[in-house]
Amino acid sequence: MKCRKCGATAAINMRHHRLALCASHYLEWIPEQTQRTIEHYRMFSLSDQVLVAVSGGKDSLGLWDVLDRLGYQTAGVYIGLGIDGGVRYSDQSLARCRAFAGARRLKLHTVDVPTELGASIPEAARLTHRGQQKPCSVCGLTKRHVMNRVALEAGVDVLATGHNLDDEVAVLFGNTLSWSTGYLARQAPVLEARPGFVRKVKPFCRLMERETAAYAVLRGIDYIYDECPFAEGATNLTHKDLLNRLEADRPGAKLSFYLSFLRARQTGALLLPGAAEAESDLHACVTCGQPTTAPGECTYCRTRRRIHEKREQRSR
Ligand code: Q46
Ligand code: ZN
Ligand code: ZN
Repeated sequence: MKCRKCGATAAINMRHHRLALCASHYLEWIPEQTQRTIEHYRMFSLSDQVLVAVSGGKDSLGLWDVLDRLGYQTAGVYIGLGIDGGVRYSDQSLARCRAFAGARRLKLHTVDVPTELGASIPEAARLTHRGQQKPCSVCGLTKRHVMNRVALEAGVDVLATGHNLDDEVAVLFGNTLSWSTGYLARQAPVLEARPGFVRKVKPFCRLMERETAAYAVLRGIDYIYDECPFAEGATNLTHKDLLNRLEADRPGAKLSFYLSFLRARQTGALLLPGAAEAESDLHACVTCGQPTTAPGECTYCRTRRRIHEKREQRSR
C-alpha cells in the first residue's frame, strides 16, 4: 500500500476514507482533521484558553500534542484516582503526563482524589457501596466534578477531552439500546457553558481509536498502554466489540451512525426531550456551589461526606 500524497510506503490505511498515508503525511493529516472538527463545531479559537483533561493515555496526550502543534493556548489537568490494579496505574499515568508537559513546558494541574475525597476511587466505591463490583460510577462523578471545578478555578474558556469516535459511538449505541433520551440529548461534540458549568468539547470525536493510537505511536508520545484495570468487561467494551465487527463489514458505519445522529438532532428530525427538563431542576450545591439536580448537596459532596463519616465510625 502506497501513500496517496507521496507514493512512499503507507503507515496506515483508513478504509472508511479510502485513504492510505505514510508516517509523515499521517502526522500532518491528524492535526488538519482535528482543526476541521474544531472549526466545524466552532469549538474554540486561538485566543481561547483550553484546558485538556489528560489521563496519560494515547487519546488525551495525542490531543494535547495536536492542539499544542496547532498553536492553541493549552494547559492540562490530570486527576489521580489512586488506582493501582497491579500495574501502578495512577502512578504510571501521572508520570507520563508530567513528562509530556515538562518536555513541552506546558502547565499541568494535578488533583489527587485520595486527598480531596478522603479515599481512593476503589476505596470510595467500597465505603459508599456505589458500584458493587466496579468503581466506575463513583469515578465518573468524581472526574466530572473535579474537572469542572479546576476549569472554573483556572478561568479557562473551554475544557477539551480526548473522546474518540469509538468512545462516542459506543456511548451512542448504548444509549440508543436503552433509549436514554436524557443522555442522548446531552451527547454532543460541544456542550455549551451554563451557569456553573464550563464549556466542554471533544476535538477527536471524528477520529477512530486506531487513528489516535497510530498518531501517538508515530509521534513518539510516551503514553500508558495499560487501560484502567476496571475498564475490562465494561458494557462499553462489549459495544465497541460489536461495532468493530460492523465496521469491518461496512467501513464507515461508525462515522455515519454518529454523524447521522448529530444531523438528525440538529435538523429537528430527532426530537429529544429530557435535557431541558433536567436543566430546570438545577440548583447550586449547598456545600460546593456546583450546579446539581440532587436535593441540597451534590452527589460528589454527599459521597465525600459519607466517606468521612465511615472513616470516623471506624476510628472510634
Ligand atoms: S471510570 Fe472505571 Fe474509567 Fe474510572 S474506574 Fe477506571 S474504567 S478510569 S474511563
Ligand atoms: Zn506520504
Ligand atoms: Zn457539592
